[in-house]
Amino acid sequence: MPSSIVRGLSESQVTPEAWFDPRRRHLLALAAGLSLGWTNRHAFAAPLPDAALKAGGEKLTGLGDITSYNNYYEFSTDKKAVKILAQELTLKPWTLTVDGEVEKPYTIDADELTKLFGSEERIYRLRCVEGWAMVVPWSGFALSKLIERARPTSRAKFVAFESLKRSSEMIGQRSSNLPWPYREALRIDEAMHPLAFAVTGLYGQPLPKQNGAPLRLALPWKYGFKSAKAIVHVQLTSTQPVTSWNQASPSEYGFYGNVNPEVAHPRWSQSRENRIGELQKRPTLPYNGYAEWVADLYRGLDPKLSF
Ligand SMILES: Nc1nc2c(c(=O)[nH]1)N[C@H]1C(S)=C(S)[C@@H](COP(=O)(O)O)O[C@H]1N2
Ligand SMILES: [Mo]
Repeated sequence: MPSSIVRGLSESQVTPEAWFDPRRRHLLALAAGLSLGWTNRHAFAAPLPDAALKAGGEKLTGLGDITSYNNYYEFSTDKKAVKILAQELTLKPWTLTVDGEVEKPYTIDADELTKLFGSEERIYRLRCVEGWAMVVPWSGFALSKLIERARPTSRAKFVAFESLKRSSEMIGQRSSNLPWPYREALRIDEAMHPLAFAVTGLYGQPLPKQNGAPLRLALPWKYGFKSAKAIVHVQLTSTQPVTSWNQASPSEYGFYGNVNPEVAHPRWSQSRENRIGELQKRPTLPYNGYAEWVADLYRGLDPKLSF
């Protein structure tokens, strides 16, 4: 048996994946004599329905709200000030490096992202840990494409995301609200999930600076803090990376950050949320309404741990 197939089997044993059928994948791959890299694994994934990719047709939050009510501590903890302060950021040149536990590390300019990985629209719910929520039409590409290009090795178990550190332009970095640079991370199977999205645009236009240009994440089943903005470095690792919010306040911000109405934040309940632009609060849904597609990633894990 070729070693790549052995490697593929052992990967599937250590990482829970539910969006594909492992038996079918192995049979097809064996029949075709293919290696079982991450690319082939996903070739057999069923396409996600509109309920997942278009937020079930829910009403979009207006562009004005999405671009003037922002969390971006590199600029300010005042949500309404971010829009002004973020205009100081220089976006060109902007290089992104993908490295670590990979066969083919690479560095590209942010201008090349759309050429290399394409662009599609995803309408996703965004739920901030603070209790507000929006419905946002992002554009970009599946995060898996960015990762697959570097060919992760079998030792890659996590993906770390590092945002820009440039205190000359990011005035909020002159205070130590958070350890800079902003760091976030995912397990590799979360990062390879077809819902995990790399964002380069909003409402069909280039991504505004205050929303994380030129590149941010959108992980709709997780609290907003997991979706790092202004990404410069993606690193595949064998051990769980340190993340900024978890480092700053481990009792309030877990590694997973999955939306869970039953696990209260130490200072407030998470059972309801305020959809921006609406008067009535809504109930918060497990995994922010994406349970059907992501819950299997966390099977066997204590739900308190997966916050
Ligand atoms: N680099 C960086 N990324 C970040 C943040 C931040 O402060 N810095 N805030 C996070 C939080 S708490 C949320 S809710 C979302 C907000 O995204 P939005 O301003 O586009 O709505 O960005 C996330 N990504
Ligand atoms: Mo947030």
